[in-house]
Amino acid sequence: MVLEGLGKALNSALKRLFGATVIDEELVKELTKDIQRALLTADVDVNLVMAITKRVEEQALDESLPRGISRREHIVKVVWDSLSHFLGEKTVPLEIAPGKPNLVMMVGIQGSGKTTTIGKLARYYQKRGIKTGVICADNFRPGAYSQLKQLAERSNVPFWGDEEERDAVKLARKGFDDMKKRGIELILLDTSGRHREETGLIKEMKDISKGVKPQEIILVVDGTLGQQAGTQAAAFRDATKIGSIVVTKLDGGAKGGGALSAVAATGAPIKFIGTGEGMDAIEPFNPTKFAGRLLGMSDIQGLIEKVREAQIEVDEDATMRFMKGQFSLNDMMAQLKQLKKMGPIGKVMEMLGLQYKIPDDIAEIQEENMKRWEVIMSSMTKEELDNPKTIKSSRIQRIAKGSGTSSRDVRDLLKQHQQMQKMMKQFGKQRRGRRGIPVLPGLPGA
Ligand SMILES: Nc1nc2c(ncn2[C@@H]2O[C@H](COP(=O)(O)OP(=O)(O)OP(=O)(O)O)[C@@H](O)[C@H]2O)c(=O)[nH]1
Ligand SMILES: [Mg+2]
Repeated sequence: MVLEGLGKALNSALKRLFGATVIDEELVKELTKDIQRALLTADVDVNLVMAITKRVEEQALDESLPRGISRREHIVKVVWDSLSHFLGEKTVPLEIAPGKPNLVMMVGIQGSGKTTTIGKLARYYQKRGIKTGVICADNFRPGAYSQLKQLAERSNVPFWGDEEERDAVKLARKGFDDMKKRGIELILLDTSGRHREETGLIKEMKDISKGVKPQEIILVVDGTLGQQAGTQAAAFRDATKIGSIVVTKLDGGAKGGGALSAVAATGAPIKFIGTGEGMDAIEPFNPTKFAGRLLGMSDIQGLIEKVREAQIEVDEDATMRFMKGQFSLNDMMAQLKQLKKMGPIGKVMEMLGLQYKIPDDIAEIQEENMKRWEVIMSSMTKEELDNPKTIKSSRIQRIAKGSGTSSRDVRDLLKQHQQMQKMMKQFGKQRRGRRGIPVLPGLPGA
């Protein structure tokens, strides 16, 4: 999986949010600390980490919640927004004019993954109906020619190379002419990785690009470098206006988060990410989606909609009273119905691997019982509904008769009310000493 370590750490930070009984400043602090730890471990620049978490802290408890959005949803969204913001916000696709020769040149320091990426991109675009070809202008590494040739053959993509030619610029120009003659639309030019640092690399890039005038130059950066990837990206961004970036090896090292954020911080657009050695292990980079995936939510929009579908309106005063065990039979029925409605949310949480559980006692209450209780309640006075403790034996008989049920049924209902009071008082105790917005345990809508 891509950036597995970071994803796991962020996901467990969110679990804290979903598992909490109360969402308050303290919880947000804990959450931001978790996020900080996760990002720092992934080698994200410390200033960037602070900027991300400051944003989360500032917005998490923002009082003005948008209509229909719960506090939990809001916080997930804030975390998600902040992450995607720092990953570059928008996607920039590689522009390919159909029917024309679009020359894209690949540069990057030794072993960053240029040749592999060319193989992957060739396959990616070929599959999408664009006539794609590859040129080897790497006259430095002995195996370069056959490496690219093999990759091209495997994907059935035209290849051009000349093992005898020593001049990289000539190689590029000859290859380009050949591809144009064949009517290739996307021409991917592989260059040598003879350089270990930016200066030499950039000089060579300028030399070759003067010779062939590529329409886009892609810098291939090794994602396992972490923050250091940013230095390369910055030098590259300063050297060319037509540059974009592919960050490779995000499947491997633990520092990929640092690489991505550092590169994004330079403002150079990341167009693709490499996620493995295989030829299909490449994907267009979409910061928003990527951030969602890191948080363990491949489809965050879908999640928000699903949560909203099962949205539970929570009245804060009523919830407060509930936590103290002060609630009427009507309150209880309303809460029971809400909890019952949470089936779908339970599934969503499960999907996300988040721990989530409706208390067993409540889950087991049968639909029929609830219906019967409602009938019973319709035979009660307002005073009885508000204060069920006043219902003693003679009243029980009257209510049973009036509702066509048995005394036992009425007692069951009263017992349920008592049990729930006890349970709520217990939950109430758990949030002792915490200020903030009270929520019922496990209620994602709260
Ligand atoms: N795990 C993983 N390995 C990758 C990825 N991209 C490239 N590699 C590996 O990185 C190594 C170097 O890849 P190349 O494509 O040869 O790198 P290069 O930049 O062309 O190297 P030079 O031409 O020598 O500068 C190879 O072993 C690739 O399999 C990736 O996304 N994930
Ligand atoms: Mg190479």
